[in-house]
Amino acid sequence: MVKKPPPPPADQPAPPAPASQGLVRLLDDDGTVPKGKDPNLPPELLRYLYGQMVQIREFDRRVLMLQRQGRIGFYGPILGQEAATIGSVAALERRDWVFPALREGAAALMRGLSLEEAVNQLIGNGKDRCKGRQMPCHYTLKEGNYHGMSSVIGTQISHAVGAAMAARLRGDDVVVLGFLGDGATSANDFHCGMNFAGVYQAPCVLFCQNNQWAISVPIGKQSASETIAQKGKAYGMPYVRVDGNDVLAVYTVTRAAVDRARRGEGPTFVEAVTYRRLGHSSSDDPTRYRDDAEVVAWEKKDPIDRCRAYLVGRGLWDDAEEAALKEGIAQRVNDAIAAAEQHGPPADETLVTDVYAQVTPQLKEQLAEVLALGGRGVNEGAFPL
Ligand SMILES: Cc1ncc(C[n+]2csc(CCOP(=O)(O)OP(=O)(O)O)c2C)c(N)n1
Repeated sequence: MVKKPPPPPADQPAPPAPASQGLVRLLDDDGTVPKGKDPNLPPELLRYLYGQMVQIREFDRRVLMLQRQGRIGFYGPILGQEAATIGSVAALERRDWVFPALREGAAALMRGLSLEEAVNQLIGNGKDRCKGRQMPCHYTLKEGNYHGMSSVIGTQISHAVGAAMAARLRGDDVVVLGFLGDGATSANDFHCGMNFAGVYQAPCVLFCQNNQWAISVPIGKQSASETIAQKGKAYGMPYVRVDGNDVLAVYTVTRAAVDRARRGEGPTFVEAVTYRRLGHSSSDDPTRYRDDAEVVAWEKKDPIDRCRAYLVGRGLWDDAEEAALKEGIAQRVNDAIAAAEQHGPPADETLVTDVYAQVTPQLKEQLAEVLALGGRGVNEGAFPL
């Protein structure tokens, strides 16, 4: 019997898991599609997918600059993962639900969050739906069926499966798309959620964005499985591994899984193989734990470049359209930031209102103390937190 080699010592990064295991891929790195593989998506859908990817990339770039300038406190960039989020969310119907993990802000925009509202949330100003009570990037949009993000890794998996089970019990033909990162596959909630989804045939798609890193932990140290996708087998559900930087493949694979769930045929587990090209968040310095060569290699698989080359190849896109798209997006992002920065902070009273059905005497007392100190923002140093 061949003995399995021991795991690498803790101070050495493990090699990444094999990259190509059964990978579904339609677009080559140069944006061409091998003969007979083109899913021939409608031009309007293709333009929409491309426009959304370009928009979130610009938004990402600008708000990261805001963070560096001290105008927002924190941000989690998604550079490189645009196709995985946008291709999958586009496969849903409006009545379906999205339960995001950490990097699906683009989905909130697709579900109707305006750019200004997104910046309001990042600032935590008085117009922020969360009233500054959430960390930046934790958007929420109930009317867009976009569930608020939780920082606690993996919790949303059980929530997504529970919501799908509820829809099934009510007889709604709603499908739930629940996101997770590769790191979340090590969380208890992953196993709990996958198990419930399989046993109760919940109408959901659990979509893992395998971006190769969970902060500084590489995928090779996260799991000894050959692929993340194959974990679906243990829970009795179909699983698929897709090139997460190929928007055509992501859309096509997710669409099939969503249709399957809607037909009452149960959950699907998707692993989208992609890469987090920037730091885990604005607080992280990835040069401390990974090699630049790895980043450069993934830049060559850029999801936006590949999609643009494909559109141009099909005669659906040209330089003039590209310039107009970029100009429009830059203007909208500028306007959103300018508008959001006009709003003041949330009123001090919102610290205690809508926490309980009625403000408790203790909270009233505490609020009075805060106001006596001049309120927050006015007398920050004296705020007895
Ligand atoms: C239960 C829990 N443990 C640890 C953390 C700290 N933490 C925040 S993000 C993160 C890594 C998440 O990695 P992954 O799921 O791969 O998502 P990614 O950040 O790569 O998108 C960790 C460990 C947390 N937020 N929650």
